Amino acid sequence: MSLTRRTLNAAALIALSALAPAAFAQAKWDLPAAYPATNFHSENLAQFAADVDKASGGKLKITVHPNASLFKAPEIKRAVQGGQAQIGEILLVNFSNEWPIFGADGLPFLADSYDSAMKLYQAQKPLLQKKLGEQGMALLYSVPWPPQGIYTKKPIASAADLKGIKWRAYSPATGRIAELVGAQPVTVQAAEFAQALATGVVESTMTSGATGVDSKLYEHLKYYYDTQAWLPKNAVIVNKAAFDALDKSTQDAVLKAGADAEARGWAASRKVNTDTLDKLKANGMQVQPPSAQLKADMKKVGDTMLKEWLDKSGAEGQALVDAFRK
Ligand code: PCA
Repeated sequence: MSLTRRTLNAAALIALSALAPAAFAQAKWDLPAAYPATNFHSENLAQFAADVDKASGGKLKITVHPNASLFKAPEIKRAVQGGQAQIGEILLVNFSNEWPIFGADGLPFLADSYDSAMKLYQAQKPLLQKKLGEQGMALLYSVPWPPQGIYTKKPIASAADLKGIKWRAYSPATGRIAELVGAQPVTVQAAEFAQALATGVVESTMTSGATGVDSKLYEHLKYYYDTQAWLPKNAVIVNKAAFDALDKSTQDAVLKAGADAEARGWAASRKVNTDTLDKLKANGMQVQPPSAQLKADMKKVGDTMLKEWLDKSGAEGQALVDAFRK
């Protein structure tokens, strides 16, 4: 090939790439997440990123930043909205003060099994899509944590036994539970939980077996009461402008990998629930059902919180609960 010919080819290539940049561009996305790399949500994100890489033919590279290493849990939503991150994983209930519907899956005993959590999700999803859409984002998929139970140092027979103890909250609703039972709420996100426990800042919480294992709660706490009170969801949200900048086949790859991650995540959550309660036991924790009194006390807390939530969420909240209960 002559030099002239080679030069011409290069020029043609440059002209072509200027006309159709998307066909050649590779996009890089950051995905901040708040839980450790070994947590099932984070493992699911890693698989999602690998699936997108493969299905897009390497055109979209997503880097997962677990354990709040890029943004702290409560900052991830705003980071995605502002485009500092193109995609991110949030805990929906963390944002209930902004909009009560984000907190629907944090209400004790409204949806307290995987099947009812799925039903609630179906009722909640169109509202979430609408709100996130107005904020320049979209919901890609959502996966529940295992059911929430109570961790303590000493055995408890009723809610009265929680009076005065330092209670780690991760959301406005878990803080409200503490107030209603007379415990002292301190908000600590999962990434700082082990440290807060080791330094005595907190001595109890309500969370899943998964977080109990992640944060090695058995090193400081002895009892887990399996109240199965609610299943809060993580949600993977995407910046709309970043998504729109992808070519159609890459967008399809993201949507398909997201749908697969959602199905995989719900199945993993069920399995992790059983596995982690076993691990708590293996590490010396007493894992037991709540007493009838404790159950009744917590149910009462749930009733109060549902009432308060319906007052705040108005017609939108009532419509959601009606759709869920239908
Ligand atoms: N783990 C997270 C949220 C809910 C859960 O099970 C946490 O404790 O922060």
